[in-house]
Amino acid sequence: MSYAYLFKYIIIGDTGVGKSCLLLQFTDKRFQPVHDLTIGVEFGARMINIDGKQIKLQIWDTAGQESFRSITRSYYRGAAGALLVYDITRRETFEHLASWLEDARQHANPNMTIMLIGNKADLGHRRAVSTEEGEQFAKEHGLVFLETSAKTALNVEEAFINTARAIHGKIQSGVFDVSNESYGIKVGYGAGGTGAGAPGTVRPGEPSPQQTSSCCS
Ligand SMILES: Nc1nc2c(ncn2[C@@H]2O[C@H](COP(=O)(O)OP(=O)(O)OP(=O)(O)O)[C@@H](O)[C@H]2O)c(=O)[nH]1
Ligand SMILES: [Mg+2]
Repeated sequence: MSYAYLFKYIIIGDTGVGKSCLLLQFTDKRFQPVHDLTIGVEFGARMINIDGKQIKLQIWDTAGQESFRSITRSYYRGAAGALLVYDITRRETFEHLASWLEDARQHANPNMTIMLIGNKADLGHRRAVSTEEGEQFAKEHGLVFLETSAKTALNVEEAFINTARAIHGKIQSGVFDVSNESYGIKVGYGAGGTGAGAPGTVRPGEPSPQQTSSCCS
């Protein structure tokens, strides 16, 4: 299927916060109740529509375990968007956010859009981080913030789609040189009527989209 743009995302955050489950809910609309620890990096993809344009999201789901941290770092480069996830029931996952941001600052492109996600919002009775604290952290660091549940699907679509909207907005305002693929954006054939993005950026030689694969099999 053709697309106007492809955006690369990375999902980061401590082990067990629900990164793989968020991806699975977004790509397959199902929930995995057992912690199936990610080893290295997994991959998922889905097509979405922003302002009448088909956009393919290519999503890299990283392992949160400390021992995989150096592998994870190698995926920041070339990501246009990041979902930085903590678990609202485990305060330490919130306290580690600063160190994840530090990694992102060192290894990602400075225009990467970061969405802060407080996941497991369905477990309100076990909450250890208030919504206000999440909002405050996001405000201080210039991030967008949402609380989600990979279990009930609350805000899962919004998390991925609002990030794409922000990236698309940056393209339209000229923040990115979309011909430079290190920004994690690829211009495809103009699906969706209005053409493929900014004038002069469509490259006819662009390879056809890769096959969509699903994660977490
Ligand atoms: N109640 C509830 N449980 C969740 C939610 N999201 C994930 N879980 C559970 O949390 C555990 C860990 O989820 P994963 O998605 O595997 O965590 P991860 O962040 O990918 O962990 P690593 O791969 O080790 O980095 C699993 O048992 C999930 O079922 C949620 O929104 N609500
Ligand atoms: Mg995982």
